[in-house]
Amino acid sequence: MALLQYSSEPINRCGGAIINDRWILTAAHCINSAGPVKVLLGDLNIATTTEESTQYPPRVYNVEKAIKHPEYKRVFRGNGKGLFNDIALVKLTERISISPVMKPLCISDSSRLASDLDGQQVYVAGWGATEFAGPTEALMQWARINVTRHAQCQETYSRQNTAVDNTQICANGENDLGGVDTCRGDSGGPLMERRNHRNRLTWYAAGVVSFGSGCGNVNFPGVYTHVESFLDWIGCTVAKD
Ligand code: 4AZ
Repeated sequence: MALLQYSSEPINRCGGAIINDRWILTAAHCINSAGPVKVLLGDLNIATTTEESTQYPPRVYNVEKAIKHPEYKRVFRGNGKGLFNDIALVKLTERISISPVMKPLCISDSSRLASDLDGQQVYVAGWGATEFAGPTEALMQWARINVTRHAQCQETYSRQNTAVDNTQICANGENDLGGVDTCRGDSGGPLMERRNHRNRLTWYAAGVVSFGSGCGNVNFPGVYTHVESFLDWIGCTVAKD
C-alpha cells in the first residue's frame, strides 16, 4: 500500500499500490498539477512513528513523474455522465527496496472481461473515511468485499444517469454494521484479488478505487477501474521509461 502525499492538501487524499521497484499504480483523479510530490510506503498508522517495525520502517519516496491515462475523462452532463479511464502511474525518483512491508502487487499477464469477475471475492485497503462525510483514518483499514454482477451495477448507476463501462467493475460488501465499501481518501488504492500463481496464492491488482454514490450504501457499490482492461497501457508506460 502506498499513500500519496501532496504539498498543500490533507495527507490522506489518495492511496496507491506498488507494482514494481519503481512504479505506483493509482487513479488519474489523484493526479493534479500540484502532485503528488511524495509517496509513503510501508506504513500502517500514519499518525505515529513509534509502533512500526524497526527492521522495516516506513519510508517516504520522492515522485519523479506522474502519468495519467491519456484518455482519462470526467463527463459531467447527460446520460453518459461518469469517470472513465481513471488510472495513472507514478514513477519514483529511486528504486524501492522491496521488503516484507513494501512488496509489489502483481499485474496479470492476460486480461479477462470485466464481467468475468462477477461474484469474485476481492480485498480493498486504505486510509480513507469509514463512513460517508466522516474523517479519514490514521490506521490503515482493509476489507473483503465482492464484485457486483456487471450488468446489475450498470443498471444501478444508470438510475443516476451515470455510465459504468466495460473497463470498470463494481464491488461492495455487507456486515452487521451495514455496507462495506471504500470512501473518500481511498481513491487510487488497489482492489486486490488472491489468485494462484505457480501453486502459490498471490495478490493481484484487480481494480483501482475510482468513485461511488455515497459510501457504504448496499444498493450502490463502489466503482473501480478494471486493471486488466489497461494491461497494454501499464506495460507500455512502464517499459518505455
Ligand atoms: C472518494 O471520494 C470515493 N464508495 C472513493 C470511493 C467511493 C466513494 C468516494 C465508493 O474517494
